Amino acid sequence: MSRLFFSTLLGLVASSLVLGHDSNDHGTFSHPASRVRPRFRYWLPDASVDADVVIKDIESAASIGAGGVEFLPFFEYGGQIGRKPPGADWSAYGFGTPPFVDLFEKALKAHEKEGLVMDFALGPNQGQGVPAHPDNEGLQWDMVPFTEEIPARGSFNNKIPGWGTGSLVSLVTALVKSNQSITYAGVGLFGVQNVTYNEYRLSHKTLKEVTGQVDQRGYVKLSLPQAPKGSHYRLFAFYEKLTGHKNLNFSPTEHGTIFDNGSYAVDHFSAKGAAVVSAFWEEHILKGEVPGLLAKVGNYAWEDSIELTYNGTTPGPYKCILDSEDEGIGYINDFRATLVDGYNEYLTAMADWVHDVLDVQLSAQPVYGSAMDALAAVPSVDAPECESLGFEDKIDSYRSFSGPARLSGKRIISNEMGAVRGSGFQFHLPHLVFSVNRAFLGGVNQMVLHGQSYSGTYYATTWPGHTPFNYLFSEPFSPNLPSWSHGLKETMDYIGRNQHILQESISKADVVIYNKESSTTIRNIYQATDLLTEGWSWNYISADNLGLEQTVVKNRVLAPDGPAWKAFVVESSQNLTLEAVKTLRSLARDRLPVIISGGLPAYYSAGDRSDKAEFETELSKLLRSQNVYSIAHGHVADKLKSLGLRPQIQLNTNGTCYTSWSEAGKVGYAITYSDLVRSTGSITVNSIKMPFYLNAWTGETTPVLVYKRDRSTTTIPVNLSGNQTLIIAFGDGLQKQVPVPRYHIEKVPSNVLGTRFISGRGISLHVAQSNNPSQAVLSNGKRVALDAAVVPSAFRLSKWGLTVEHWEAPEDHYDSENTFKYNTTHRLEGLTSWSDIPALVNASGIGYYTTTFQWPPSGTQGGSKSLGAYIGFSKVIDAIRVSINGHKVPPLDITNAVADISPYLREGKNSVVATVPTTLWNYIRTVITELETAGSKPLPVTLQQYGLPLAGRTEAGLVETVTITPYKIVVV
Ligand SMILES: *C1O[C@H](CO)[C@@H](O)[C@H](O)[C@H]1NC(C)=O
Ligand SMILES: *[C@@H]1O[C@H](CO)[C@@H](O)[C@H](O)[C@H]1NC(C)=O
Ligand SMILES: *[C@@H]1O[C@H](CO)[C@@H](O)[C@H](O)[C@H]1NC(C)=O
Repeated sequence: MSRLFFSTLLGLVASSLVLGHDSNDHGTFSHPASRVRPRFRYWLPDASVDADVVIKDIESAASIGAGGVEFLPFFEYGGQIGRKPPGADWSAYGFGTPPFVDLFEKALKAHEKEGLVMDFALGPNQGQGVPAHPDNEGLQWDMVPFTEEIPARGSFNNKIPGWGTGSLVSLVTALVKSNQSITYAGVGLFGVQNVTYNEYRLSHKTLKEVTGQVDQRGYVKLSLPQAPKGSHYRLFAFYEKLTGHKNLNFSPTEHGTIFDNGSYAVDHFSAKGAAVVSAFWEEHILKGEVPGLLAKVGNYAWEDSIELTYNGTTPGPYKCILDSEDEGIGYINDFRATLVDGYNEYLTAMADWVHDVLDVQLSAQPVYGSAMDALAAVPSVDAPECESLGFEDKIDSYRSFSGPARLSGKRIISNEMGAVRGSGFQFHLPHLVFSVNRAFLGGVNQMVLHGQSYSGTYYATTWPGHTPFNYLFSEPFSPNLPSWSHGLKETMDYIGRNQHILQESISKADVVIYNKESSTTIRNIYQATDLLTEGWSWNYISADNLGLEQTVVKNRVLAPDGPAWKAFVVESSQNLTLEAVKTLRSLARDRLPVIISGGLPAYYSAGDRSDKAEFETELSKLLRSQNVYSIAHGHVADKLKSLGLRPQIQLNTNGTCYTSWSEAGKVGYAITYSDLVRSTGSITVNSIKMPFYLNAWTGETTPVLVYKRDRSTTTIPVNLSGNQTLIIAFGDGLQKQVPVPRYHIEKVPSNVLGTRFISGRGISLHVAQSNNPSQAVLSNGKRVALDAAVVPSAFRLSKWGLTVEHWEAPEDHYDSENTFKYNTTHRLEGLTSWSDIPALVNASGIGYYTTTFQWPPSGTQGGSKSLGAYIGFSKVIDAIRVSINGHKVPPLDITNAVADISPYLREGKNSVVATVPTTLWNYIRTVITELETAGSKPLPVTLQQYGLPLAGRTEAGLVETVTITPYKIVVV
């Protein structure tokens, strides 16, 4: 989680060629290997906790479908949220201490025993540093600015401002033509806080560096011309110094060892920072069996977003603007480019050491939380990671992040998934699936879930256990949550199977769009809707990525072995660097279509803009080049079509869908995602290989039986709920595993709810009641009449019995390992949320819903022999498990919970049991003032003092309608 987001918050608040260890074992679609399954970010409170509980937590995570954990020694966010709780000893149990190394080794062994892989933070808190001596020059540096007005008479003979703060970097004088104090409402720790700074407008021609004239004692003697009326001269002094910023900060009781100082953030802008980390690990952690275990089950050495102290969006005490054409932005751009260079040096040094010494790979959240071009740093990490929180679930922003990763051949694009502010203990699994699906469609292929809590007891911590971020962020998953063993596994398996596909294959996209920002922002970049509506997929890359060796055109395709983009789009809202213009011209020369949309892009300011004239010349040459097309805004899709191109997956649907295409050997995978609302219609995929549905909820692969094929495409009907995905594999080899009929169906009416191939019999159609006679059209020309007038109509289930297993705090609240459970029973006519049932408004736990229905429905003509039925739940709030007559129904897609229950039906009375876990929130909110974690009150309690009301009750239980839809089986 980025520090930025934590402060706006409380606003509240490999390619397989990379070095290090990288196995290509992906398992199978139905049973993905551990390495491709999602992991939990596991928050270790400190190294004093019970190792047996840690081992049990890892085993428990594996039992519900995790491939391992990301081991993160949390220390209450380094002591920044909450303090060291009474009783805890962070000197003795700090990061890298002998008890820590022991625990780390045991965690690795638990992974080895369970066949899992483990990621681990490189330091405490978010991995941004390690214990060190405070004067180590590899720790974080900062530049500190000072300014002072030069008296009107124009001479200065005095000590310069800030002397003694650090070592002097530069002293500059300039004429301030005007100045003003600016105040704006920023978002601070506890809501809106005013940000105030002075803005100086400087005469750029008067800027003069006089550092050399400063004497040993900090004195300088300057004489400047008389300042014109209303203006004045100023001195600007800059010093560099170690910030002393600690990523683990507490008041020690002793001062004996390096661990008593906590831990320091390292320099993220040079290789020296990485050297501090590696030296610490080699001295303190790489002992005993640790190195061997790391090489065996270690996966990613990891760092979170750049969590340092710095002025992010606020300028500090003052801001300077030049009176030049670009107001000095060229210098800011250069400054940020220098930061990126330094940051890439840090990442590269870290990656080299991680590969060579730890024999694992590096994952980090590049730039995130800082002000640089993130796309420029993505290629420096083996598994670049983004985050659902800061990316606001924006598919477009993910597509930007994944562009340079795909281009540079990264096998994994990771996501810190599922942190939602204000959703602690009230995070519903469909929300998680929504975020996950959007990340997948944006190009992410690994989810590290935020997060898993230590399930044992901890200092000053009540039930339901240690809760990082003090109840504010989702989701402290642990066996103490009802969903953990009653439905989370299905979602974990769903994620794992998608990851299997997306990690095994190489993702492709139709086009690439230029996106160069001096400092990356999260936004929807390509705003026109033409590409989206037709199904085109895209990525973004920055000017900085154009120099990568993979930026090569072959057969009019850019990076053919990677994303295989078929055109390069540049929008007029973008700023092109001189280098970028030259590269675009060479790509066009290699016959890649380059589309300039909406007018001329602008010049990306560098330094004093001295290369602007050359830029103009090069830009006009680019515009006159072959394969370069200038078009009006919003007409990229039209131009692509006129060039004979088409999207890999073409959409003909209502609603809004996103598409993804990836290839593994001879198999292509099409994923279609329906955004927010239902989409119906069809997709036309650029493949004529045999299509198969892959059901990521059940792990089943079945042939697509209804489709139309022409010379080069396959058109398949789609009907997707909001937030639902559909995966179709295209591959002629797949029928070796899954039998397919020799013919297929080209057209069926909408009351055919499903189809199934029964080897040796044919294709069975599931035809629901309809008064309109219709027909099915087969690929062999046959037409089959479908008369469904006498099929029984769909009916709703009612008269539910409900047994609630209440989950509550034990009498001794500090006995956090033991949830107090008891049952109550209820009778319900219809289904409503527990929050609307008086006896259950404050209840959390598990609902066991039971009802019965008669089969076949009374009045059915012709008995039940050729009848089947679907069960459909109109809405799932958290998760649901269903059994019919004691038979478990395969996992339900919680975005569209419908299942064929024909195999379990019997004549007469049929029983339905639905098991539904809830979040803990509705109960927790009633006792929240009595709860604490690591000695702190839950933030939702504390924040009430700042006018933020406690969140109301959330939906719970089984709601809306449950429908049985009978169908007639027609075999064709
Ligand atoms: C950033 O600037 C603000 C405003 O001057 C200041 O209060 C804050 O301490 C600065 N932060 C850092 C980390 O330098
Ligand atoms: C912020 O500034 C505005 C306008 O200057 C002022 O009215 C307001 O009281 C200030 N708010 C705080 C929290 O200081
Ligand atoms: C292009 O540069 C201008 C001026 O420097 C800036 O305001 C604008 O945000 C830049 N555009 C992008 C997409 O970064």
